[in-house]
This record gives sequence, structure tokens and C-alpha cells, in this order.
Amino acid sequence: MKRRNFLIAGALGSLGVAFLGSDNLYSYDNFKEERDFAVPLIYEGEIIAGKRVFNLKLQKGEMEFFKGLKTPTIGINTPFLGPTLRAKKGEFIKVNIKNDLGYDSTIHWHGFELPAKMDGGPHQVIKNNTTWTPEFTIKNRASMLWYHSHLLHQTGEQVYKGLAGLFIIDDDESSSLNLPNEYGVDDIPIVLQDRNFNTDGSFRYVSSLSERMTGIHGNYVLVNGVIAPTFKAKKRLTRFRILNGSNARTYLLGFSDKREFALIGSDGGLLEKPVNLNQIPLSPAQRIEILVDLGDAKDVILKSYKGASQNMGMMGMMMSQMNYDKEFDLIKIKSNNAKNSNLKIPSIFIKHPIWNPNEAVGVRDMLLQMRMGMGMMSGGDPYNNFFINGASMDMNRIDAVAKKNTFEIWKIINRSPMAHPFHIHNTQFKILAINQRKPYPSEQGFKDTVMVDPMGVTYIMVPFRYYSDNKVPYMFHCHILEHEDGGMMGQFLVT
Ligand SMILES: [Cu+2]
Repeated sequence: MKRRNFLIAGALGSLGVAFLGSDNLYSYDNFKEERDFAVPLIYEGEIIAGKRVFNLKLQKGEMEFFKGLKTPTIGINTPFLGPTLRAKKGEFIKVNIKNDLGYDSTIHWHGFELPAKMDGGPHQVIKNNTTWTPEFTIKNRASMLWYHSHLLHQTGEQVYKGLAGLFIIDDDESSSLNLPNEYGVDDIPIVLQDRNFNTDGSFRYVSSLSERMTGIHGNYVLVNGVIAPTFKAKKRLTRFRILNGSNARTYLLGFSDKREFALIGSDGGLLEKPVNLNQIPLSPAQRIEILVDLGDAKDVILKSYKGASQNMGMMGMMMSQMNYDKEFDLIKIKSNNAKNSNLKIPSIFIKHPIWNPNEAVGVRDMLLQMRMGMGMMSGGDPYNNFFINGASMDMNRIDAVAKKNTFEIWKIINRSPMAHPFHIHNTQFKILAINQRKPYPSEQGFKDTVMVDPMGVTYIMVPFRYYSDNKVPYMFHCHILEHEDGGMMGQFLVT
């Protein structure tokens, strides 16, 4: 035990040197100049022969996150991240994705219900200098989904360097609700990504075993690619659509004056009615939509509070020593010029279908485990340290077979001291129970990623609709990308 602690201290100490801002996440006091909030470009493609067609190029780029320091990046049509794609439910889309990166990649459509061949997981590699053209009908309801690299064992690094973007889906139901929906004006997309940097400005990806174990947590948070931006509100009632695009960090979001906001949507779209909150946790890959009243013209800061990371034992100790759980600022919001928009928060949005758990075809166990102790990973196979049902990801093994047009109950059991955000492709599910309790109203929306507490159990109801394929699987995995790359992923067919 003594020796163990000594080794951990050594591993932590080695993190402390030579990295830019290695010891603190920022607060506004640390930034003198004001940086403008950036809104990702919106790209609606063009209609050609009845299809909505998008042209995307995966490419290398360069960003100046710090004045005078260049960071090599990768992006989609832009140097870092990609444009926000937008389409309507029912439309048939076609995406030409050209890979100019110089190495292989993939683009996965996170949250979409779509044919397995179009999913963009590890089986749909886009070789360097080739074009992949997925085509599918938009089946999802109005929501903010996203797209990102999903290359086997390389997802963490490729997303870290910039391969991700948003996808907004509209439908008639949500458009009729009079919610703020003017992109970049009162409907504001936000991608949160914490990052570490070397002193030359380059990204510092995983550099230690402990970072592989906990997932990489950065000392700076990029907000749509900008550190510590100031957002100047144009409208009093503003809708923020927030993606946690971080590899591993969970945020506990709230405003500096603890003001209430209305949670109106989760991963898969609108809730049935708004839920008033002043804090909400957001794990990697999850999205929320909130409405905030900025009518008091006061400056306020969107921040992340302490308490976001629920980790225990040795893991909790390590993570607190590494400053993973602290309070820090994200966006300064100035609303002295915000205009009244006459929009009010509706009291009811939409009705969700009712799924009766008794009609599920069965209960499927998903047991999450990770190799522990300092012997972990040293000298071994780096892709064989995280497990689902006792096995690490294997492209040649199908772990589960579901039937189209059925739904199942998945019992996700966490036998590790760390929380894991569990994601399933090709579905929007509902939470049945978290440990011994019913989901809170804020947790009752459509989800594609759910947090499973350390040593906890989460039950979800998972529908498989629309598509089947006897050969090509979908993935389920932990969305801490270092865990996914380390083996915490499996494959399922829908037949
Ligand atoms: Cu995990």
C-alpha cells in the first residue's frame, strides 16, 4: 500500500511540469483581454434531386487559442471542429466526406437512428484521400445531435484535435412552439471541450497511465474553440444548446448568481415540459437545451461547479489530487443590450410516447469494469484494460443481437470506482431507474448517453426501430474516449 501511494505521487508529480497553465482551470480574473464568443458556421447543404447534400472535408488546420501561439488542429471544412449541419426530420440526406487528413478516420452520426452501414463507427473507415458518402433519412425528432471521429483506438486523439461538429434537426412539432430558434441570435450552440497544451501551443494529449485510467482532463476549456469568451446577448430569452464534447470531464453547469433556468431538452430532443433548475450535470457526449432569462441586464457567468465528478476510493483520491473536480468559469454573458423578444417559456412542449417496461422483450446486463492498481496497463496491451461483460472491444466478436421493432431493458452495472457515461448507437432511450431511485424530471427525456455511478446500476429502456442488418453492427460504449479506446466498447446487431 505504501509503495502504491508512492508510485501514484510520482505519476502525479510528473504532470505538474512544463505544461501551459498546468495547475488551474481559469477564472475570468486570469484573462485580461476580452475574447468574442464564436458561433460555429451553420451549413444547411443544398437540395439536389430531392436529397439534402452536404460536402465535408476532413483536414488539417491551425488555431491561435493563445495569442501568438499556434496550435496544430484538425477540423471539418474549418481548421478546428466542423460546421453545424442542419436538416429537417423526414428529409433524405447525403454527405460526401472527403478525407484529406493524411491518415484514416471515420465520421459517426451520434444520436441518429440510421442504417448500420451509415453509422460511421469503426467499421466505416474513411481511408486517407478517399470519400465516404453516407445517405439516410432523418428519423430523429427535433434535437441537437453531433458527429465525430470513431476510429478504433484513435477516437480520443482525433476528437481531442478537433474532429467533431453539431447537427441540428428541426421538425414541425418543435417549430410550432415559439421557442427561440434564430441560430446565433437567440438560439446559441455551445461545444465545451477541456484541453491541455504544451508550452509550444500544441495540444498535449494523454501522457501518463493515470490519464489513460481516468480519461484526459484539460486545464483550459474551449467554448466553440475559444477560451473564456464573452457572449453579448441579443435577446432576453435565450436558448443555449450545450454539448459536452470533452473526452472525459463531466461538468456541473450553473450560473454565477445561481439564477434559475429552464431545462427544455436532453440528448434526443424536447422534454414534455420545462424543468426549472439552477444546476445540472453534463457528462461527455450529453447535450442539454436550456432557456435563460437575461432580462435583468446584469453580467453573469456560466460556470462549472465542484461536485461534478462522482468518483470514489483510490480513483476519487487521484482525481482530487489532479484538480479534476473544481469550480471554474466557462462563458461571461453580458446582457445590457439584450432586446425583449416577446417569447415566453411554454408550459408544455410535446407528448412523449409511453413505453411499458412489461412489454420489453428482455433484460440485458452490461457489466462495466476496468483494470485497477498501478500494475495496470504497464507493458500490457493498452487496448485491453476496460471491459464490458468481461471482454474488451473486438471487431470480430458480436456481443449482442437485438430484434428490430422491439425494445429491451438494459441493466448497466458499474463495478468500478469511476462513473461511466454509457452510450448506445442507433437509439434514443429512456431511463427507468438510477440505482434505487426513479429518474428526476430532468432525466426523463430521450437519451443516448447515460451516467452510471461508481458501483451503481442504471436501468434503461432501449428501442430498436426502423433498420436491421445481419452483418454490420452498431456500437455501445463508455463515452470517456480513453475508456472507449482502452476497450470499454462492444458491438450489437439489430436483425
Ligand atoms: Cu468509462
